[in-house]
Amino acid sequence: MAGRVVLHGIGASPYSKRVELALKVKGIEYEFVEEDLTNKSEALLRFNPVHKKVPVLVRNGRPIAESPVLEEGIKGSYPMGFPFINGDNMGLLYIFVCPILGPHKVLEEVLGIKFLDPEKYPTVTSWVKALNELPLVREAMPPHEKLVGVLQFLRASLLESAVA
Ligand SMILES: N[C@@H](CCC(=O)N[C@@H](CS)C(=O)NCC(=O)O)C(=O)O
Repeated sequence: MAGRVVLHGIGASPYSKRVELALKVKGIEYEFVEEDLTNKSEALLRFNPVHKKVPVLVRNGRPIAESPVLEEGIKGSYPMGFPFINGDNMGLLYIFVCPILGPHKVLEEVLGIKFLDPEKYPTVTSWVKALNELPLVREAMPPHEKLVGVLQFLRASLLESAVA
């Protein structure tokens, strides 16, 4: 994937994060444009005029939207994955799971529900822990406190609109 690559996204979106992780795993350099979904940029509206959603990846001025399409495209660009635990490669499955299960402590803190019980699910819990400790993932994922704030805000907005 040569040329200038720009990703329009938001740091707290699992869809955006999956694409960011895929780019990092493949070692593809990119610029990240943080969008404000309450005030979408003119560029986002131009690049994704129908859905007006992030993520949108713009390569040499040509936009591609929809995270699964993006991940497939990125996967096809380079033959090798990134070495992960047990000699496995950090492939699409990990990239998909990471933004969902990675911040499980955020979900637990805000929603008060236990998602990953280490006693019930020791293998998955240690697998997610190893994933979260990868430098690439630590660098890509937003800080715990930031995600807690975003989720609290989303929860409050949804509860408010449900009673309105
Ligand atoms: N199917 C899309 C979904 C992306 C999506 O839902 N993005 C949300 C942020 S998490 C968005 O841009 N929402 C803006 C809106 O609905 O106006 C994908 O996989 O890329």
